[in-house]
Amino acid sequence: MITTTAAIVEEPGAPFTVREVSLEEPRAGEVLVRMVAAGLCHTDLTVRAGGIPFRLPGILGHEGAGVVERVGAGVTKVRPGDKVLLSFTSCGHCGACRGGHPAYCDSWLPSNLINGTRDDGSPTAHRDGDPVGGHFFGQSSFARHALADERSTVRVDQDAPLEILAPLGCGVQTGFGTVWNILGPAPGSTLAVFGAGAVGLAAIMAATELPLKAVFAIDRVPARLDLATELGATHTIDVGWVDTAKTLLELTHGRGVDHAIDTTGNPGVLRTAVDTLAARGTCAVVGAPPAGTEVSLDVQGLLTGKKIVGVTLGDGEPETLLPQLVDLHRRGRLPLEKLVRHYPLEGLDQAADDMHQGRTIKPVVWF
Ligand code: CXF
Ligand code: ZN
Repeated sequence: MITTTAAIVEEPGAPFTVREVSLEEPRAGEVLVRMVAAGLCHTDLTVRAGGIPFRLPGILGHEGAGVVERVGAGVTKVRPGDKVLLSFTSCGHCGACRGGHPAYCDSWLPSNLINGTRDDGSPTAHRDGDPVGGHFFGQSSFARHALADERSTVRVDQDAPLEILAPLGCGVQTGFGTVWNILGPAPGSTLAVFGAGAVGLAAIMAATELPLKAVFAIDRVPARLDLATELGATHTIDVGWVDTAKTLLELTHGRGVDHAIDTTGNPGVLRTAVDTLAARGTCAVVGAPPAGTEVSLDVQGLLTGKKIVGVTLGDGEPETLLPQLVDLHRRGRLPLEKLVRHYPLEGLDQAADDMHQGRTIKPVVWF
């Protein structure tokens, strides 16, 4: 047993409370990681609010970075002392996993979210002898130690700045993967990014690597729009001041945009994103509102060949994508430090509030 400290959510809507918990010794295929940093993502907050089912009391956190302390039997990917980033887990043998699409693994939901246990139903974490929800995205990284699936780990170089790179495993991967893997915008095409939070800004950085004609950043927080410009957006739209649809159509001479990403999870925003697509345009949906949220669409408007595609984690393979992102950061082309603000584990509620208010783009717990 490993005794450690975790931020626990007791019940839907409750704050994070820091408590002592015990983790099991790593079993076959598992890795004990001493956490260095963990990013806070909106999904943690949607789960905390009860909008996505997960076993509570439980330990959230799914964008982790740390150092391997011990490994279970059969683990070959990493060794004690290795620096690792943590991302989602997957089975590794279904068709989706074998085809390079582990975010669409047959057992994705139970393994990463719903169960809060290993796939065999056994809990990974206890408090005062009682099981608590863990194994969130195969890790539960809001704790000083995480018992992670080997498949949730990606080894990085020893000099990698983990306190900055922690968000790569979800938010940044989602933004980059959606642009590179799903939309794949052609040279000279246009992209509208709805929401300039961490995922939206990552999408803008991904687009900056490509020869696009225009990248529109749309948000309600002026500081985020300024940052979007700094990171490569060619135009910004402040929804508090202008009509988004009208402005996008004006800026594209009435054509609409070729590609859109809705990172907001807001049905009204998604409607606008689809309405303002050009003929044969594609809108990627990555924001996750509470389960059951519906959206209304102009059906005739779709008939010009528009496409809408839902995307989980950028349809990325962490093993392949994360090292590319680490490399991009090392070369100064993914300046994540401009998005990150650090908090102690006890500061998660403050971090959540700051993220909601637009004061912080990507909160990162630095242990
Ligand atoms: C989530 C979005 C909600 C469904 C599971 C994956 N992505 C990242 O947090
Ligand atoms: Zn996330």
